[in-house]
Amino acid sequence: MASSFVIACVGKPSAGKSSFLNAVTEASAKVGNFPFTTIEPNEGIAYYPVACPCATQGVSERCQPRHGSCVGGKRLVPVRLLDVAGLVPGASEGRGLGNQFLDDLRHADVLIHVVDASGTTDEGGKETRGYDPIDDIRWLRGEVEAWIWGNLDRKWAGIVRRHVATKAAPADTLHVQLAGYGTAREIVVRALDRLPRDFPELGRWESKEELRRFVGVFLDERFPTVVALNKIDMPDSDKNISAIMKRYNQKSSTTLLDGVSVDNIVLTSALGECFLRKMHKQSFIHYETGSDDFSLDLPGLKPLDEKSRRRLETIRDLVLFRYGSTGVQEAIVRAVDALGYVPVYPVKSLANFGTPAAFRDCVLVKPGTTVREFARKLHNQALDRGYAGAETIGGIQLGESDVIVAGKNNVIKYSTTSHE
Ligand SMILES: Nc1nc2c(ncn2[C@@H]2O[C@H](COP(=O)(O)OP(=O)(O)O)[C@@H](O)[C@H]2O)c(=O)[nH]1
Ligand SMILES: [Mg+2]
Repeated sequence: MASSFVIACVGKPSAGKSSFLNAVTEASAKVGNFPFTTIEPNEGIAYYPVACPCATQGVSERCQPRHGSCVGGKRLVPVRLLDVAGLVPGASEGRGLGNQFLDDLRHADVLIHVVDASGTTDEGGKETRGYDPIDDIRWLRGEVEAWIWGNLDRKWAGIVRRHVATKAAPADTLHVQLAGYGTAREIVVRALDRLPRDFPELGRWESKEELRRFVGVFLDERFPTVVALNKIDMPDSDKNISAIMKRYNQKSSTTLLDGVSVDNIVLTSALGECFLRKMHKQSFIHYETGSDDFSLDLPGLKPLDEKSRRRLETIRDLVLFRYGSTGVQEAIVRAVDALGYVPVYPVKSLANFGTPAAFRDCVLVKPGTTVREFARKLHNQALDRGYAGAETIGGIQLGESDVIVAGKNNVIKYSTTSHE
């Protein structure tokens, strides 16, 4: 019943991917409190905050998530976060860890591209000063594009010949080729929908240009990307951020440039967040992830040494006051939101929402998931075979093909026929 939702952190070496992972995966929720059976060494669990229905239903006291946590109606739902190391310029041609990096991407539903906005890392990941990161977003997109385009282009003449001979639907022909990248057919369909109306039919994609155009719209659908402009606590970040925002500040948020729109750019200080969390854990400050400040003078806090105090002041001035938060939690939120996933709460009873513990489960599902599809997803054979209906809060009956929408019908009680 676990959602296998995967966010992959990508970016050039030293951009701050591992720091970002550390910053978001040391959440206050208990370590190990996640539904995923295997966690790879380069994986962590991050938490996506949602408004839990326990608050509006008056059962917050009894709300006990099986995975993640819930405090006063703010529920943290676990999601997987992958640290994808080793992308260097030329990776698509096998440089660095090359295709190994790109293969990791097959597991990702959405990318967080961590960019070093401070200009202290050059294009190869070496320490430098005054580097202009303006082309970093374009570069990463180019690597992923070259990887997929290269694989298709080599076989393209044969693919078209077979396509024409078999009279297959374009989405089917392309899906066969793209399934290896962890692609569902619906993603191919959506990508094709993004092409202009007068775009030639697949059988007539003769020039490389048409295939390239398709790969572009395919990437937009397959790898929605949130950019984390990181190291905003450093002196030169400001001017680099302005330049990058300016380039991606498109007039319409539906047209993406290099797979990115300004709405999906978040400013982060991964290191700042790591430090704030550490100081909070050690009781020097009180700090809540996502908030715009911390407190120093609450009863019970330990006294600070001068060095830590100065470092905290710097984070406060350069990050929290200026940008409103360290941004890392926001990046996770945008990444899940980019896919429009919906939290769904299956319950045994609409009278008590489960007893003694209420709202035990929360599963993130793809947008468009129907009531019946979700029942299947729960991997409960008795429910699947003996499906007899579903209802939501207020005793409202739900149809099998009703699409699940947050706040409308996402608390679901299924009923089954008593005899299978
Ligand atoms: N000032 C500053 N340094 C950072 C930040 N995030 C990461 N770093 C530093 O950048 C360097 C590379 O970070 P790391 O997470 O290892 O990068 P990765 O190679 O992308 O995994 C380390 O020295 C980090 O301490 C940040 O937000 N601010
Ligand atoms: Mg790393």
